[in-house]
Amino acid sequence: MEAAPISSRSIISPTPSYSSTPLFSLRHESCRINLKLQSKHFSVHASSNSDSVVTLLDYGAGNVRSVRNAIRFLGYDTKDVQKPEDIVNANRLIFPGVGAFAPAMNVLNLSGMAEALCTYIESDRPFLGICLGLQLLFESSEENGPVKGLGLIPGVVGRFDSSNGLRVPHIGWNAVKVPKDSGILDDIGGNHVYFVHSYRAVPSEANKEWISSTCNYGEDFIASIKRGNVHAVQFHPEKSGYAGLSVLRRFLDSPNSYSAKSTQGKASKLAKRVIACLDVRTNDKGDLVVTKGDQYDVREHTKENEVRNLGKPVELARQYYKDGADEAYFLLLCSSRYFRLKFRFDNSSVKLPLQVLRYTSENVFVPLTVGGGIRDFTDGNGRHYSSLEVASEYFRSGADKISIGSDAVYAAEAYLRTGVKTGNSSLEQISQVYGNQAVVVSIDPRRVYLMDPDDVEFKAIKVTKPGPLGEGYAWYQCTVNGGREGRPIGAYELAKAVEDLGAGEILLNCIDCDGQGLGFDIDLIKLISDAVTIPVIASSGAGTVEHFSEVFKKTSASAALAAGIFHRREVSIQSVKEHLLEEHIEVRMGGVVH
Ligand code: 1PR
Repeated sequence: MEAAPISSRSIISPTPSYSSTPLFSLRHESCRINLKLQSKHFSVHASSNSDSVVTLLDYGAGNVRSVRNAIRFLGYDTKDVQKPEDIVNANRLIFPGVGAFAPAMNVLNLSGMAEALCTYIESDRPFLGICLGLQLLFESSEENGPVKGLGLIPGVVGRFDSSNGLRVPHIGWNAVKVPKDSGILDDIGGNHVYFVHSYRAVPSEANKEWISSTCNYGEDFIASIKRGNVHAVQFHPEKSGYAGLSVLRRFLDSPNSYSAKSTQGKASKLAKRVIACLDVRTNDKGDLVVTKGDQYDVREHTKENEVRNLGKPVELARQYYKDGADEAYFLLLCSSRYFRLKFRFDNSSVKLPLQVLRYTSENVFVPLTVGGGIRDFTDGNGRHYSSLEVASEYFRSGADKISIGSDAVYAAEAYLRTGVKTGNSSLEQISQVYGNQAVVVSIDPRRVYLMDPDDVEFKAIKVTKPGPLGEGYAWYQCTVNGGREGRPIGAYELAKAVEDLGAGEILLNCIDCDGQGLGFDIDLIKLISDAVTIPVIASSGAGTVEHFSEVFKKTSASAALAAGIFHRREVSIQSVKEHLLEEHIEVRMGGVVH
């Protein structure tokens, strides 16, 4: 049975009034104390918000641009919360919790927003929490804790258990089980939605009345809650394509008048992701173009030797989103010099990398990952940027995850040499601030054949296809600077070290296979995906739809990425997914039906 609404009072009242009587059985201590003070603290007055304005609680911890973009796309404006009163006076409040639990609670408590949120939610006002915005409603979290939450829902938010081989973070697309009328979830049916998190709340006797859907990832966990007008979802509607936009639309359009139809969505396994990769760089005229290497050589073998140009970044990314890509992966191959000169974006030009990201994120509602140039550097004016600042700029411009290449290799080498995690590397710093689910490490290895696996100090494996001299073994040497410099570390050692240092995912390229269309390097992908517990994206070499089913059947890769075949329209994303379905591999179907 559905939990009783918190209050039967109309939501959009011209002169809202708020009860100070606690309507929830559980409360965070700070909320309980503050509640008594609420009338002194907050001057509640008639809201001047129009129905087309949504209040957004952005406490500055990360990328809420995606949520903002999705809201705008649906025809609404956003108003940012500046002070606790803005929460209490909101007509509709969206709380896209970003980052880690403890710092978020800290900011909420110190700013007085925890109290305001409790007041708002207890008054049964239209609320939508997203991801951490759901978790914070619970009593506490084990994330770097225990840390007390807002205490509105019984339960402790804990980490997924990876001891049984489960890959954590849980990144990707799952369908959710919607057992009853769920209000805002009514349109999602059996569609997949996008999750990215390491912590989750689980259903219990005490919280069952709150639960509107569950999902299964190694165990059942709470995918969404609903009580009266209060909703929260663990997944990211703003990154869940059409299905996710329908959730937001239902919340925004008519928060007080949902149909009572049940969607009966069934939980699914985590879908294998199909990712479109866009290698972006300047051509010789200075325009940013999508290029594509042939074993990382992006120049045409003509007299002019120009940079291969396969299209415009924003347009291609939009197209891939419409075609059903589960993610778009931008790699900015700009030279350090270009990066130094152009890092700061300029609103008048879409040529600049950050602007590309901003434009893309306005229309592409699946995750965007961005890599290239994430390291400390000094710009043309002598201004120093830390890698964390560079990453923050990417996040602010619309990235959901950032991808580190060369800098992660140096960090792993230092870690393996000293055995010490300094906390100073870009990888450690960014994952500390944004969470490891937001940090991908991109590995660019080159195969080195061996007659004898003991010839190197690195992990060598027996290869399926012997080398040119009949060598039966190989190790995979990591490179930096776009494959130009080999380093004394293997892909296996690097993968394990970066997992330790805080990477949440690995993009596993292979220079030998890049652009060849002959299939993924199954030996390499199996080696790495078996060695780590974080998700691995198989990359380099896709030429046919069968290459995708092969990599998913023979390895435990969580996703497969391709570039050339999509850019040249030789194989469509839709056909890849149809093939995977025929092969009984779970995928998210459906492009855009706005
Ligand atoms: O070192 O942190 O600045 O990051 C640089 C990033 O740019 C790294 O992730 C590195 O992989 C990437 N990169 C650098 N140079 C190149 C190049 O091609 N010259 N591109 C490059 C790497 C490889 C793949 C490619 C797949 C699939 N691109 O991502 O898209 O191999 O291609 P395919 O399906 O056509 O075979 P830092």
